[in-house]
Amino acid sequence: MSFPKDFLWGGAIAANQYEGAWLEDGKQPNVTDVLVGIMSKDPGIQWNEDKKKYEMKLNSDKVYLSHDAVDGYHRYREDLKLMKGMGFNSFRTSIAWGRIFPNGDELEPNEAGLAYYDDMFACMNELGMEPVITLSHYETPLHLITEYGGWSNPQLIDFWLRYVKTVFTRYKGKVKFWLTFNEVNALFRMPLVAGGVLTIKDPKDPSDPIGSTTKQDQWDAYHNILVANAKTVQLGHEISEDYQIGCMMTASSVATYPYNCDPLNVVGTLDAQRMNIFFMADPFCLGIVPTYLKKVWKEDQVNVEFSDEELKLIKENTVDFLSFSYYRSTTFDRDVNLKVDTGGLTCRDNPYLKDKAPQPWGWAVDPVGLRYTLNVLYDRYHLPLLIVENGVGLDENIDEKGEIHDDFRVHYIEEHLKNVNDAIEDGVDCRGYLYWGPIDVVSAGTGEMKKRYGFVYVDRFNDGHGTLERKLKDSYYRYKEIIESNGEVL
Ligand code: BGP
Repeated sequence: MSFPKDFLWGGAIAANQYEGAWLEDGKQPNVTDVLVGIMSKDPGIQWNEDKKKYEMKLNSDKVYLSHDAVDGYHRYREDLKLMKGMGFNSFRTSIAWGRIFPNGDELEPNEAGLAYYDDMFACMNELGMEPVITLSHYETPLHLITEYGGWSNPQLIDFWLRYVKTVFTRYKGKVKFWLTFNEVNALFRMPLVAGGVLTIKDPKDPSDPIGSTTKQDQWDAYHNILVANAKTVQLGHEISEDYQIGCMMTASSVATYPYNCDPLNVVGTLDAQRMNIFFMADPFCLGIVPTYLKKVWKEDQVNVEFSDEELKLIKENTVDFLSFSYYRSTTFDRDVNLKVDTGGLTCRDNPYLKDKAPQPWGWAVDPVGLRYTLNVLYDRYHLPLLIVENGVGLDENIDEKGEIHDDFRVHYIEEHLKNVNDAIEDGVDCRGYLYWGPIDVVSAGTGEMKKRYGFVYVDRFNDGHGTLERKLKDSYYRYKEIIESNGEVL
């Protein structure tokens, strides 16, 4: 095996899926607090016709599990020790923006929020785990969305930079690796969550806030996020020479395969990769805004213009590394995907991966796709790569003996890690593997507890009940062996 000696072994979670305490110590709601799952089309917000704006109105029939999540807010010290028990030398989580600036537009930060992460990062440092910190993991403060329309409004850049400057300054010496926006290339698929954008000026249909977000607002959000990302990199480097600032992409779409060798499917696949990831990763990593977007903007009937100054800023402030999530591969078939647009793809099942998706959520397991993804990204960007999400969600139960035998997960990580190793042997500069959800957290996609990724089980269920007790699964011990041997046991 060829894993480098200083390879980062660990796991990744996000504040909004782990911490709970959604209104504690001054925090105000963020966008995921009003959703039961980020794919939900029915957010807990309502149009107020008098005020001409959206307001929070939670649906009383729903269980918003993320409000309490797995109580990480009060249990992170013991959980981090469990992570250390597997030999983690790194750990990824996010700062909930709304703990630091509860509404997002305050002038002064919330000291209780800052103190909370002070202790959490100190705890990681004490345990010898390198913190890898996401600045926003789908955590735009709700107020910025309902009051300002979110990222389509250029004012967000200033609010964001105030927050970023505050945490970059406060955690200097404790944190070295920063990720800007989680899976921000899903902006068009999930405008409200991944793009933090909502049309509040005369929405076409206020009862459908997500659907009525205009293309113009979405592309304005793209524009502002590109500028914000570049300014974040610039600011980080000014504040500390040690800072490594990376972007974070959902990269499952790199492994979009043509369904067959019909040349039009090959071209369609290229379009799919462009509009699902490269349209965002190219500006972040190469400092260029792709030329094919001009055609897309024309088709979308939007007006997007970058000033020379902005283009220079984007060019001069590319990220230090690229981090990404990888869960599955997809296929492109023009008979099914009639038009590739910025709304994302509905992909056809891959006949070669039939029966490879035993879990009810149907994500085809494709470890070779991870090797492919690593190679494509490295060839394109020549930047260090960090895998910050990969894992499998399973509906699991404790057996009569009180044990959890998650053989499928064990096999899953072994196969994916073998392919990471192959990619390293191919010459890819891959710096680490942070497994998604090393402890069960609320699923981002479905808002459930039932979709469990953990090496550590948490006693909490979809209806909200549970003791929150932690229990180790079989995979905990296997990942420990893999880490201890630096991958040699694979
Ligand atoms: C990514 C998100 C994570 C996470 C993961 C697994 O898209 O960045 O927050 O949860 O997917 O997805 P899910 O929880 O829907 O199974």
